[in-house]
Amino acid sequence: MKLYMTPGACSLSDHIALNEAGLHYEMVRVDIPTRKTEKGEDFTKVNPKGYVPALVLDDGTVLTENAAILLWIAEQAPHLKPKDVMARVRLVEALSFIGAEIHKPFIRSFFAPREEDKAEARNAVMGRLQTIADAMKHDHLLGTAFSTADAYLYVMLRWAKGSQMELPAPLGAYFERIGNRPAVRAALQEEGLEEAA
Ligand SMILES: N[C@@H](CCC(=O)N[C@@H](CS)C(=O)NCC(=O)O)C(=O)O
Repeated sequence: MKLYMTPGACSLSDHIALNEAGLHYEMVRVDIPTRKTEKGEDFTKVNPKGYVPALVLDDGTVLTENAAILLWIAEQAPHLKPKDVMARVRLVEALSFIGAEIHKPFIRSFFAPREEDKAEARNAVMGRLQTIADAMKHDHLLGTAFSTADAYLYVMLRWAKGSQMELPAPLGAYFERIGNRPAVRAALQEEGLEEAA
């Protein structure tokens, strides 16, 4: 299986999730501006949408969209697999919320042409992080166990810290806790984002 990714981008969540699941994969780096892979291949032939992540399964099936990829990875590992329909629905709910309500505004806060639109998007992100912080009663987003939604939220919090946003309690401690997971440390090192211990 191949994960098409860009270091530090939202694809880091899929990378973390693959490590957590214990799956074997190859990473293919994509240069987003040119849409070329590290070997100079045209990435739009893999994902015509042109953005990372894309996960190509061993049978050639191409998965795109973080929420779908993170749900698929969760389904592959007994310890990540939702236990019943409602658990699966809750995972989709969390992945959709992060994708639509945090990830997308984040992208606008980075790249919107007008400063006021950037500021509005940044406020939207901070409001959504506060919503998550207010609702968090356990060590993980969906309760006591790690889920692939934690991988996605971790990357959003990493972006928040990189954007000098103060993380509302308890998200600061959550960020440290998730960041210390061996699968997360490994993904950061593999993407060249953290020194090896
Ligand atoms: N809807 C997509 C959005 C993915 C996305 O925004 N990827 C960014 C990196 S974090 C990207 O590759 N952007 C390049 C572009 O949109 O041209 C998903 O959830 O997977």
